[in-house]
This record gives sequence, structure tokens and C-alpha cells, in this order.
Amino acid sequence: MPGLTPAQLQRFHEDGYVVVDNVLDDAAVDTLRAALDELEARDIDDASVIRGGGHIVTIHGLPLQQGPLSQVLRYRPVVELLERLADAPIQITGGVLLDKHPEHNWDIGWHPDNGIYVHAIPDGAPEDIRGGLPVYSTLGMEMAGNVSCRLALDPAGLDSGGLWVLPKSHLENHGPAGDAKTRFAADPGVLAAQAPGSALCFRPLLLHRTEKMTAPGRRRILHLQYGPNDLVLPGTETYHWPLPRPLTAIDRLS
Ligand SMILES: O=C(O)CCC(=O)C(=O)O
Repeated sequence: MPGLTPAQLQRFHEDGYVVVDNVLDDAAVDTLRAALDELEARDIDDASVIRGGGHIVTIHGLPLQQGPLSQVLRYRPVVELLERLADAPIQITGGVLLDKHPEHNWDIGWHPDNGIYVHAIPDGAPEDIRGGLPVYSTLGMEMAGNVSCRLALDPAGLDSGGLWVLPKSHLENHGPAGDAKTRFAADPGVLAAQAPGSALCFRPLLLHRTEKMTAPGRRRILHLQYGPNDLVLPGTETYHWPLPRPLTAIDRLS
């Protein structure tokens, strides 16, 4: 596994994010791109697969897919990196593909990812279904120990819709107030540029934003979500993904 240096680990803990290069080698990136091409070519009726501009734009519930698209969540180089960052045995809490391209382009202002796929929405919480899956938006620091991992299959940088982050903003949950977009509008933050095969790992409560891509091509990101295996949510449980808990690693994408 490409090493995570002590400086990178420290940066992750202090700033709430780190970019690690070459987590996936070229062969693994090609396998994942081919799996997406194959899924795109199939005419399937799946509420979690959202199409637009002739492409699959979003897949919610990657752990429910067959083959490499779900195996990548258990792929050893990814799992070993995530266990080091979480400093604990981990569970999968979600997985989404985001394919930004000129025909289906978007920008989003500052926000945290304080939502998590759950088995059932707790009593009194708003109904929130994404790609057919229930999501609970946490109000406190329940997700402080979680780690998201954005694996890039294409460049994700300045002109290709990369992610901008606000270092150290993960120390509180800015979600419930819902005003992060205007409150931090004057701060451009830091671009966490990615090369194909790299992983941008960050605390989901870290404020992040994205701009439209202006370059030609696509920006495919596998946004994998993990939490400590002993994560506790008020009045509910994490979604029951069909993967081992705590998560065990596999050595091949096939
Ligand atoms: O990938 C992007 O362009 C933005 C994604 C994002 O903001 C999110 O996943 O919360």
C-alpha cells in the first residue's frame, strides 16, 4: 500500500482532510472505469442509478452493486488506509458514484455531509430518501469519527470540478444551521486537487464545495463512506449493507 506519512496523518487529524496519491494503480482504475462503462451500457431499472446527458450521473448504494463497483469498498489498499485514518475497525456507511461532465455539470456551495444512510429514519426526523435509501441528517457530532474517501478515476482539479475544502471546519457540525453556504461565502478555501488513482480522505463534517467543470472530459469520483464499527446513531442504526462488519479486506477487483 502506498504509505501514509506521519505528516499526512497529522494533517488529516488537524485539518480534517488529506490527499493520498496512487492508492489505486492504473490497472485498478481501468477495471473500475470498465465496470462503469458496462453498467452504463445495460438498460436496467434501478432507482439508485440516475442518468443524464447520456451518462450515469449518480449511483447511490454502490455497496449494493455487483463486481468491482462494490468490491472497491473492501479493496485492501483502501481499507488499510481508512483503518489508519479512523484508528479503529471500520464499517461501510455508504458509497456513491458522481460523474460530472459538460452535459451534466454542477456547483455546490459550502456544506458538510452530515447525512448518513440508515436502516430507518428515526421518529420525528424529516423523511429523506436518496436513490431509494433512507438518510438521517445528524444534528451533533455523531459522525465526528467517520471518514469519507473520494477515489478519483479522472483528474479532479481546478477546471475539472474538483473539491474545495475549508480546513479545520470539521470540529463542529455546521449542518443543522444550514447557513454554511452564506456564512463562509467569502472564503474560497483550499482546492484538494486529485490525480486519477488518488484518494481524498476527509471527515464528512468538513465543509466542502465544488465548481462546475470547464475542461472537456468526465470527472468520475467514487465517494466511499466509512465509520467506526461502534458508531452510534440516535434512535436508529446505519443502513444494513450486505458487507461484513467490521469490514474485512479483499485483494482483487474482478
Ligand atoms: O463531487 C462533487 O462535485 C460535489 C460532491 C459533494 O459536495 C458531496 O458529495 O457532498
